[in-house]
Amino acid sequence: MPTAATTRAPETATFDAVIVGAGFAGMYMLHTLRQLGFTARVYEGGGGVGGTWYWNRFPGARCDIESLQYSYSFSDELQQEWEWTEKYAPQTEILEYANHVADRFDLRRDIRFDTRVTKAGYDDGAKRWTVETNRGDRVTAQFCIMALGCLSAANKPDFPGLADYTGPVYHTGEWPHDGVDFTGLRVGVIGTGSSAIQSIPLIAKQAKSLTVFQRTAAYTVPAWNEKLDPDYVRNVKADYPALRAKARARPTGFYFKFNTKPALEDSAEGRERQYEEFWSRGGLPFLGAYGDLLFEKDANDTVADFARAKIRGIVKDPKVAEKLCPDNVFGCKRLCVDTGYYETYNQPHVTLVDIAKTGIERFTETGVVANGSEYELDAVVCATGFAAMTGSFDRIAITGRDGLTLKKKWEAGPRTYLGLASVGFPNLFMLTGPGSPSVLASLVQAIEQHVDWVADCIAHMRDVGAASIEPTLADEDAWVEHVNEVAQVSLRSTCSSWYVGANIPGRPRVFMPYIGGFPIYVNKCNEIMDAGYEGFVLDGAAETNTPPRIRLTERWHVPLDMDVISPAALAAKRVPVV
Ligand code: N01
Repeated sequence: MPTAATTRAPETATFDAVIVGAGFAGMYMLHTLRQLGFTARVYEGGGGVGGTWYWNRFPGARCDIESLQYSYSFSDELQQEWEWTEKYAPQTEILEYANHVADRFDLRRDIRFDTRVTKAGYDDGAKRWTVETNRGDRVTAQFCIMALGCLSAANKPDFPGLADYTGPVYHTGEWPHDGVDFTGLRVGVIGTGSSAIQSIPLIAKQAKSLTVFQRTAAYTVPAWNEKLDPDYVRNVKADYPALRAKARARPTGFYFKFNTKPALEDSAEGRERQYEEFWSRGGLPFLGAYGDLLFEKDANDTVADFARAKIRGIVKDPKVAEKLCPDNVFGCKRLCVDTGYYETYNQPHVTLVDIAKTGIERFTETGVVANGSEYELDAVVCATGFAAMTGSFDRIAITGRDGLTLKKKWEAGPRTYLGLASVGFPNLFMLTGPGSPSVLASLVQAIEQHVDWVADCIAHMRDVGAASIEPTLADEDAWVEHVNEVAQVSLRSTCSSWYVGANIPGRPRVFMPYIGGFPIYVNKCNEIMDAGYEGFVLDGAAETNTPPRIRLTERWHVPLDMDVISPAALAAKRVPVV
């Protein structure tokens, strides 16, 4: 894999667009802009493409949406030629896929790797952005497109005494590229979210002893991962567009079988059967067992009881099992998907330490102190997650019109129009930004829809000679209010999760992604475009009345013909969301 950490002269060029990040969003953005005849420069902090999949190389990392759907749909040739080997692809294969895409579409020549954007400032007179990097680049572009990733800024808590600890400390989101050999070591893992749950069973296989420090117990459903059946793949590929269309019509942007019936209308025996059946299918679709699980607390209690019974059935030591049983809303935090997680605690060399009350007290030279006891550790893994959604914006000094910084504007929580743009920051686009479905949808689909919309918008601006685009304050305020209002309908807004920024002390508590459902969101974006970018001001356009020519967004028109995704169904709390 190429890394460009070589010396290179800083550049001072001008482009139509600067794209920050070469993950799935940045790569596809570059491809589409090039197809439309625009020039673009991509800056990427990593040494290669792939974003999340470049950084998160911890043992067991894999997608939790089926590989055949967790992939680009923009090129039929690409989706036909690529062969996924497992139901849920491992990180290595997803990264290989990202590299294949980069090669196939000749993307690398416009990407500068090992380069972090440090500053982006808007010049209102020139209507252009000046972007600076940590390698001395200083370039200008009409558009600045943030393809930063929703879960990219690692949360590395400043534990007392951390500097005294003499062993290695790893973060799952910044895993060493050569891997880590834990053989014969006493290992500690801090955290029990998705990254921990995927890595713990594999770390336990190598380590002499494994101590897991748990602040909040998490719900996890078995993945039942398996090799893909060639006949199944052939069938999907025979009519891939049909699968993609069905996926787009789902609230989550990916297709799985679900049931809209309310749990509370079923008998106790009926529910047990239904949960068993969905448990045997495994993964995130488990939440589709009933339509009201994320809306009615009483319904949620039934699924939470079922999950706790599963834990008690798997974990042999009743005290350990109780510690592993979450007492919060099922699926309120992002549901985890595992292979052998609870079983790992039946191994004699694995210890679970409940730190809910005291947290990690401190590090010492040789280990970690928690609950008043010292645990001697040769290596520590921080599976402590990310400053989600906005953390990667915070790492760049972004200054818009009149010296307004994005950090200041988002002090009390992110404010965007459609999760795509923000008042005061003309010509700045965010891909899967806060206020869009992003992490609540299948991310690759959410990315493609945003890229297509932004590319169409930029092409329209060229058609009409517009110099800048910016949302109006009234429309942004209305969107923020709508995002908050819809969030209140769901139980998801009720617990301390990274969705609301509550995983890190001091961050504002705001439900950041749009929970109204992917198709509803997509159609809203399309309506806005069809109406000539309603809610946006296009400045300097020679022909303001020219109707937008839709080039790429067309494929995202979703028929709202299913009950489950209509606004009425949402209001009636009958929308399975995972
Ligand atoms: O992070 P997390 P993650 N002291 O925030 C604990 C995606 N993903 O990297 O719950 C002690 O979920 C924290 O405790 P608490 C997926 O969307 C997907 O695991 O805040 N503990 C929690 O237990 C996922 O949701 C896959 O009380 C501390 C853990 O660390 C998202 O990424 C795989 C602490 C962090 O869990 C993030 O997952 C991996 C502290 N100071 C990730 N600070 C797939 O399967 C935090 N914790 C595709």
